[in-house]
Amino acid sequence: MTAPAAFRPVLPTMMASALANALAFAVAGALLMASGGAGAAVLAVQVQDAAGKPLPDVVAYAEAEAGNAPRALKPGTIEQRGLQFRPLVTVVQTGSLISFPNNDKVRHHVYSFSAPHKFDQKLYSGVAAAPQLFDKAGLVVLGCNIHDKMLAYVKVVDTPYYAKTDSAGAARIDLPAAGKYTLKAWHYAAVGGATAEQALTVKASDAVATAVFKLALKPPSADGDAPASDL
Ligand SMILES: [Cu+2]
Repeated sequence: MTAPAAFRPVLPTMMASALANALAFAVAGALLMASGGAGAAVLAVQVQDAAGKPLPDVVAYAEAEAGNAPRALKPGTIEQRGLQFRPLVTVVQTGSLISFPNNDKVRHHVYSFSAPHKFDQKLYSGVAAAPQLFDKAGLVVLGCNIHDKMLAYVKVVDTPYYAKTDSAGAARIDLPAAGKYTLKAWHYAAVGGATAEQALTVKASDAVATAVFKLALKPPSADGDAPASDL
């Protein structure tokens, strides 16, 4: 499997190989699901920044025009370790639970003022705090009342077809059926907080679909990303 010819002349070697890897991964997945539903496809998404560098931690998600089929919810975990939330970016489907185990020796006080899920978990250590239910789509920014620098993002999406890009800027989404989708890509540092989107049509004969996004990011130290500034 090689990258489509059209990409080769313009992409630096690293990008081309990342894309080839994503495609190889996608093909392997497609073969595995060959006996699945008619028209099921693997979508390989590649995201880069404005300079063409692979962009990790991008939430990519597809919304089916025909409606999103129900799928079992996957709970999330955001731990606190080394005075940081890990991972920095989490994506879950609407209705999912996320737990916040504290693996530091110090206590944390996790909170969010974001409209889709305002909450407050007072000083605690270990796993004692109950999971939180994220039942509205949108962005939830997490902070810690004790440690101002702690920050994490939860992107809650109204679709089961989502993934997060890896260090090579690649994400893989299994799509259940041929049809029309709106594919979206969100990064916490995107200029203006914008979510990029593009239309995607998957034909019944497509085992693999590909999409490339280029996202413009704010300069790293522009206005700081403190949770309090991002309500
Ligand atoms: Cu803390």
